Amino acid sequence: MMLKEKQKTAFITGATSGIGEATAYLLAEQGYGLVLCGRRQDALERMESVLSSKTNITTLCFDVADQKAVNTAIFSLPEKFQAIDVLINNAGNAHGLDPIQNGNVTDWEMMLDINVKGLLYVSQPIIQGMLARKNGGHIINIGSTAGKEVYPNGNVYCASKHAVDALNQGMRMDLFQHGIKVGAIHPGLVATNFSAVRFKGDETKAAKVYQGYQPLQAKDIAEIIAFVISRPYHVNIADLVVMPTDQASSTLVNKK
Ligand code: 8X3
Repeated sequence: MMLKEKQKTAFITGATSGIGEATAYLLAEQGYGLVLCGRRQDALERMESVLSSKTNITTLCFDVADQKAVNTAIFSLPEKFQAIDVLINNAGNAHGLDPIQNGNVTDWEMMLDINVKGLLYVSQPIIQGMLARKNGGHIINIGSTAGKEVYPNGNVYCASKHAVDALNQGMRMDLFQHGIKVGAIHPGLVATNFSAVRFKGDETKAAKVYQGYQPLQAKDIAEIIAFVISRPYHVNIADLVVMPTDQASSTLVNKK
């Protein structure tokens, strides 16, 4: 009789849209147990009802920027979801695209609170659990090309993603002795609701970002995440920049 491999559990933040949602669907197909996190209870429930026929799944509704809510949610996990093997720090947003002198302070705070502090709030209790179980673990930080180079008007968003890049390196340095893998994936232009959020619901402006060339799709990044987390134990993909073929840098896009 073949021994069945123990099901791995993946914890995904920002799971109700874009890269997080595509990753949830793909990992469900691949048999991972899932903890899906997001701010919209209705969207989480919808995903749970669709995916529960495929795998073990639970959802947590909280805002990563609210540290108390993060802890309460993580500590409320049912026992069978407590041993998290893979943490996918995907929640992140851009708010505004303005020169620094006109930047909106609320936008700045949201980006730093969600993209930087939120990532820390979620990671720490999960890392502590991984350490206590002494059984490794894998953290995937979703950065951005904006974490590798700065572009005009991107100021604070780019700073927040540079912070993700730094935290990815710092986490790896602190955790590798414990057999915990840490790696980042830095996507360029991916056609999601990212730009609609950045432009505060201006769908016309948002759509223009992805017109005239072939942008990445959320599924493209989900497939890469699935590849990264399925490498053998001794292989850690530490840092990966992924762009559409039509993109060469944050500002160079081959638009027709
Ligand atoms: C998303 C990519 O180019 O809009 O992080 O900053 S970009």
